[in-house]
Amino acid sequence: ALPSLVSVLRSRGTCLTAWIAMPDPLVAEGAARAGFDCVTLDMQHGLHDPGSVMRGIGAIALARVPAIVRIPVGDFAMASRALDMGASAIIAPMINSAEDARAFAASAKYQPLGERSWGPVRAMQLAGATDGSAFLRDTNAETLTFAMIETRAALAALDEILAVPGIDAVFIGPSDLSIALSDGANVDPMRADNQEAAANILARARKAGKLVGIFAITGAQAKQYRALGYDFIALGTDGAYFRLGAATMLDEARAE
Ligand code: 3PY
Ligand code: MG
Repeated sequence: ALPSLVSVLRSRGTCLTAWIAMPDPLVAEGAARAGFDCVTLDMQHGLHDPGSVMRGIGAIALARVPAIVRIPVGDFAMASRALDMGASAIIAPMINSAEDARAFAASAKYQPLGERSWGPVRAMQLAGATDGSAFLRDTNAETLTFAMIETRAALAALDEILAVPGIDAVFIGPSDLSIALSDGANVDPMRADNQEAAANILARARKAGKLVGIFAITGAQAKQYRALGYDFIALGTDGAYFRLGAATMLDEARAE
């Protein structure tokens, strides 16, 4: 069967995910084959739609790594659909209250944790599963929910969000968080107050027994986050892989 994010975290401790905005499945498959532990398809700011997510998950499965989907803001129906398509985890942006977190968990978890409706057509195919009841029994634990913490409201409600059954993890959005903490003055994930806020979220989530993820713009940042003990680290975007790879090769080619 296809490895799940849970199994990757169990065997490697940390998961470094590619972050894919380009909707062609070959881009997602290329990232999976480039060595990332898993691949995230972004429907919030990336160009993915339900069709490209469906094709992307299949392409990522060819490289035998887990696929993760970031849904658009508040689109919890898409969380269920992406899981039915075989996503191993869902990242929901802008979870600002316990109510948001409950709505997210309801869409992503079967009873008794939530209200997800039955129909994991592609997910069961990709998992090589034929026994529905066994799949039903295992899947709440095998598919992870990441609630994004990236606003002042989310910081204020963090302990309540962490207490919602069916929320497995938080994922820090350092760019939006930096905009919020500067009241719109700038976007700077590495600003000291922003890094302090991230450390505070990490500590409180750990205390609540939840997994913690964060977005890193550079490899050096990702290395720092690994040292701090984050479970799940997004590293750059497909646009950056393309630009940096091209720039490195062009610099070599044009060197005197
Ligand atoms: C943020 O930094 O705000 C994010 O959503 C990461 O992608
Ligand atoms: Mg964000």
